[in-house]
Amino acid sequence: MRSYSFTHAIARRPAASIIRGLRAVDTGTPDLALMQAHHDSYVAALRGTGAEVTVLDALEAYPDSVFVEDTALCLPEGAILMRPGAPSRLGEAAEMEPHLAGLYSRMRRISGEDSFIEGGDILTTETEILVGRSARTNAAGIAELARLVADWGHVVREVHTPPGVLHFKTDCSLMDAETVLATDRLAASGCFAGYRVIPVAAGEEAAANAIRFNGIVLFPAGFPRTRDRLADAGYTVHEIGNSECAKIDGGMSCLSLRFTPS
Ligand code: CIR
Repeated sequence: MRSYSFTHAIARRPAASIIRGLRAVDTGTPDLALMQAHHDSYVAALRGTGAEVTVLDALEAYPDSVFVEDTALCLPEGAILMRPGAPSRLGEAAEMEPHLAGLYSRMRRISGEDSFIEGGDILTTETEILVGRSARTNAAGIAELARLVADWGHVVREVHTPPGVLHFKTDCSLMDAETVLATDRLAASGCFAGYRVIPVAAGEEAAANAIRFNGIVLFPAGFPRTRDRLADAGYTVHEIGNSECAKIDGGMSCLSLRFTPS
């Protein structure tokens, strides 16, 4: 299952400049040492599935650069470099390029001056690529992505990230070929028609950003009712502390690029 079975991942160590990371609401300064400890557990969990995980050096010039997911979309046929919609993050895609170029023979780029798109708005399933329009991802970026992946056989479907929500995947995660974990506010839009939806428990909306990675689900610690729903549905849930990333609107998916290079 190419949408959740992967041989490789790339992560990046958090920089000390993380204290200046973007956030919608200030809930306190992230503690770098604790974030690094959570990051170490995250990388160990990915490696525990047998994947080869590259951990890149911290990039002090980019406070949010630990969130590598936003820099690229990795598909079986090749990688597409994104154009982040946050001005302070635009340069992060170029920083990722050489690392993907070493693994992929085919690389493409979102390059339109008016095109903006971040990986956090993209949910790749077995059959389609859903992209949520958001404050970071616009129609031009989505249309350009659709053109770039068409000859690789991928269909892009434009959907909407709920107002006030950072990214589409802030509110949903792929669990397997036919199942997504999602908040009620996102599922209510009807975008998951045809999929089985496991709803996040009321009051645990921040648990919606998890990742299925090979045999496990990496899941933020502190959301027991949603965790139990996933366990009851048969998933092997691996909890990872996310208190520090959560202060700057980050979660499980944001912390890695997951792929099987061509
Ligand atoms: C930002 O606002 O860009 C970061 N503070 C959080 C990015 C989270 N990335 C993701 O959901 N893919």
